[in-house]
Amino acid sequence: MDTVERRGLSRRMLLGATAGGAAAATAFGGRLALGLGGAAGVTAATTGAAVAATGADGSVAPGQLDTYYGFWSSGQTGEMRILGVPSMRELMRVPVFNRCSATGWGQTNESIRILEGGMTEKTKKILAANGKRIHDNGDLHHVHMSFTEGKYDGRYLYMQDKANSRVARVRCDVMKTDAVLEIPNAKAMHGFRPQKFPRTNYLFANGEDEAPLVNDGTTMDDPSTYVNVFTAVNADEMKVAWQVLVSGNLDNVDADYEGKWAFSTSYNSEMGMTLAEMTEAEMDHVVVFNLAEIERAIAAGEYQELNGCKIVDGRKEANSNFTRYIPIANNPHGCNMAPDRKHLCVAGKLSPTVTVLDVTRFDALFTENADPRSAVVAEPELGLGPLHTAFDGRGFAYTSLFLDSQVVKWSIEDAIRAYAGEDVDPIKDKIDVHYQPGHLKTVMGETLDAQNDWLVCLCKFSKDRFLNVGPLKPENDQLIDISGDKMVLVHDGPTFAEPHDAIAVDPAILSGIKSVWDRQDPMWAETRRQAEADGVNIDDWADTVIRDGNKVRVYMTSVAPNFSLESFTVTEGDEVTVIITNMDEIDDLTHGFTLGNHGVAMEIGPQQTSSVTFVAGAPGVYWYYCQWFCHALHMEMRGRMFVEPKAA
Ligand code: CUK
Ligand code: CUA
Ligand code: CA
Repeated sequence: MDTVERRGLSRRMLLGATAGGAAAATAFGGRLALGLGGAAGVTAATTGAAVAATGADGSVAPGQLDTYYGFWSSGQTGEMRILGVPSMRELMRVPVFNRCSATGWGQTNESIRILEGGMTEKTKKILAANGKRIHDNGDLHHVHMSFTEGKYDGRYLYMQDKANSRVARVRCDVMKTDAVLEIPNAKAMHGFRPQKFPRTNYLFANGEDEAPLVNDGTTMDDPSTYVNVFTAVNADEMKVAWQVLVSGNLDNVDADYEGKWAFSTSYNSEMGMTLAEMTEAEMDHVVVFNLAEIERAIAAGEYQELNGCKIVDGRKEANSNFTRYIPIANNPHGCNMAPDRKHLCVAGKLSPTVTVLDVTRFDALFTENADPRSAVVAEPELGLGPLHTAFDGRGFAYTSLFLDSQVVKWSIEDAIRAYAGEDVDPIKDKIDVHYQPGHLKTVMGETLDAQNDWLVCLCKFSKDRFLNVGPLKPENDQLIDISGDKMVLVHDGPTFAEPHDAIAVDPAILSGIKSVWDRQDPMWAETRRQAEADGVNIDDWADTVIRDGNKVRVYMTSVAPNFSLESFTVTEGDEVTVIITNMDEIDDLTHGFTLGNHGVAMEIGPQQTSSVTFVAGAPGVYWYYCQWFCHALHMEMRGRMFVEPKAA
């Protein structure tokens, strides 16, 4: 069958085709008609070793692939983004805590199940009072990949939502969110890291905001009743494993390469409620969490249970062996474990220093009368406003200086020698960035595979770096070549609100990314069960309308450029569920379903099933159409919903 014959098929013939016929037509579908070519199953993602023709400025020639995947957070946009590194080209947006007009995330039944899945009863009540089922927003600061033995393993990406105290998981095989969990008891999940060793059994999540532990209105403006909560989530089950009450608040967190510790910075050791109170003390602290000791207590039943979570008390006054508090100046922020397996770098923020802690000395902190500062091995003065530190695997550290608008490159070893009294300057280079940097990232720099080629510096302000677009300006993610002695700024990358953090990953780790969905994917297992109960085989040509009281289920199939139903009829007030399976199996052939006046739109990828439920609100004729350009006759891929008036 060639393109001409394919075009010769009438729409009626195609609609009347059997499943086999439809599939055959599909195989010669949109791509040929559009002259785009492209064989099934072959994708950029799976062609392997992405050796790109990369220019010295990080540019990647047209048609060439990037050297690395970049996974970007997006702050208050609430999504995860995939960029190519070093080109900084944006490749994809993956909705997580936001709602998405293009994909229907937050609207399809499949996504609502995930977004509602890990929600507390209290949140459900608050949302219902606001006429909602799910949150519309999220504040995604940190995205990290799952680890096996200190290295990325390509299974999952994990992230947090500060706004609504959630964590989420994205499947790396399809790059879709598959689990969202609201953390009870803790408030404002901010610092967030997976366990690195022996594997990611836990996700560590820091509650940043203080609140009464039983937050039911019985105690209000009495900060002495407030606590902060550290949470370990079981990363496989996406359930809270245990929680620890701490003194002070929690900001950023990291984990070691031995599987023994997690550690968090606290800028509000004062437990202040105002800015003045939070910055009052000279010293705040880092909390060290003793995982073995916490696990022992949980196994022995030595915990309280609250809102379904097992909690132990690691506050200073509890004198437990769950935690130790290491004094650090002054409102510290970033907390970054070096790939040398030994050194933890804590950025001072209001102090111009980074404090280097030797984690192999942490065991000694748990002995009697230990000096809590005995693990400090260096404290270089690097510049104003140190926020985060990245590593290149050669012993160099790169710290962002927010107030100086600079990145400083320094030697950990020389900083240790200087702290011991030797006359050596740990600072090797400084470079101006534009402007006010927060996180900065080397390739796989948070793993044992840290690379020394590129550094991405995520600047909070772009000011004059781009054409003026109004009072709201883009952020500026800058690419810096760190392969030589001197850092070289090579690229400005404007981004929309507001990436805080990013990681870059070798494509070899992500060789399992699919181009076509598996028909049996668990994402729509519940939808399949409903279809089976309705006696509809959604793996075949489906064009069935099921009436179930005032509930109507409309089963359709999409094959470019057709929906299997060119119309269906419902009654005003019916609760309508449209279930569509995309029978096309060539890669990059996504369909959609958008229904006028009802705010309904969704993505249906090749071999995917998507469903959406809405109420037919008023009598009339409403067109639905495919909103993902799929075929030369994509515009014609549409049909009508007839909404009949309710019988009087
Ligand atoms: S935080 Cu944003 S710059 Cu949320 Cu990782 Cu430091
Ligand atoms: Cu199907 Cu556009
Ligand atoms: Ca403070």
